[in-house]
Amino acid sequence: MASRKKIALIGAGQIGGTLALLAGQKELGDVVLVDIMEGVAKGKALDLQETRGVTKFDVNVTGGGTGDYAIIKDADVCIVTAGVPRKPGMSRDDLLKVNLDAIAKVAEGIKHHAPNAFVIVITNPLDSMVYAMYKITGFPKNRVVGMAGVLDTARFQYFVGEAAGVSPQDVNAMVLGGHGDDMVPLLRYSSVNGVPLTKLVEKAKLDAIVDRTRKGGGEIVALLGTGSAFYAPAASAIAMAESYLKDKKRVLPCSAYLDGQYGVKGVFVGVPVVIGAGGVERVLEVDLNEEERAMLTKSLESVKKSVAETKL
Ligand code: A3D
Repeated sequence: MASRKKIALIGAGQIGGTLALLAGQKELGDVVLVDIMEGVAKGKALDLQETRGVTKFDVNVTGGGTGDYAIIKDADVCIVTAGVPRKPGMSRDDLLKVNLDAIAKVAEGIKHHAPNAFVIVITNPLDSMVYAMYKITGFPKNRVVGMAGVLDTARFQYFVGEAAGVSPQDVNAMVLGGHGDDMVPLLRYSSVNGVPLTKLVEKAKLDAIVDRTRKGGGEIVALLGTGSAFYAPAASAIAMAESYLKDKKRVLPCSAYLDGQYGVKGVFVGVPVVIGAGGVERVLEVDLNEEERAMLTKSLESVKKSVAETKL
């Protein structure tokens, strides 16, 4: 009889807790929450177990502290949110030093206890934290990936849907580049189920939507006052984990290791990839015009600067 898959969530904060709820409800596999605040991980796990009779899911949710990484043993997927989120007025890069320390410890834990896992990093600054995870675990490039593009795209889908009076589900969009304020939404490759965006939303409004998408994380940080977005980031990472666990081969924009694609080598940056049982199975390349190429180059400069600060 096939046993259940195992999903380790490292970081049991706002995103970690939401990931556990979604993974449980979708019955993706047994869930293990890990946090330096052991009680938080154990408490959220117990609270979620206590929803099972009502929500009717049959996977186990357990929790533990970072003193016992053995609980993630042989996890199929690890989703990492360990670290701290932004406060109002902070940039993602302001988090680098403190979160690098967390990622380094988590990467060692994953390397020893879940050496075959598919690792999805969410901790910011995203593109350099996923790079650090890749370097420290020494895992192959297809098994380490960053969540950002799915979220950025989902924000764009919602804003376009709202402006056009259509369901965000029917907005197809693509965002390239680093997960920062200079990310690159590709309007030419976006549509409402094939209908060009410009048929439904006027150009000035679209430009405003691009700007709002770029600053979408900051908008939520400012509204919340403490912490950053967690529902949409968690839903985005679950889409990636599900595509891997079920070999769905979905095409999702993710921070992936580039090995010459888009003329870039040796960094993680947002590009469309195919996620299936082989992890990041393929990076898909689209043609870029001069303006898009210039935006990607600018975004890459920020990513490379952040990666250089990791000194890895
Ligand atoms: P939060 O609710 O603070 O949860 C983070 C958890 O990590 C806390 O419970 C900490 O105790 C725990 N932690 C810290 N260090 C360690 C460690 N070494 N090992 C295990 N656990 C640890 O934050 P959150 O869940 O809202 O956000 C988590 C991260 O995701 C932050 O860095 C955010 O900036 C980032 N984030 C990224 C995106 C992207 O799109 C990439 C979106 C939203 C948030």
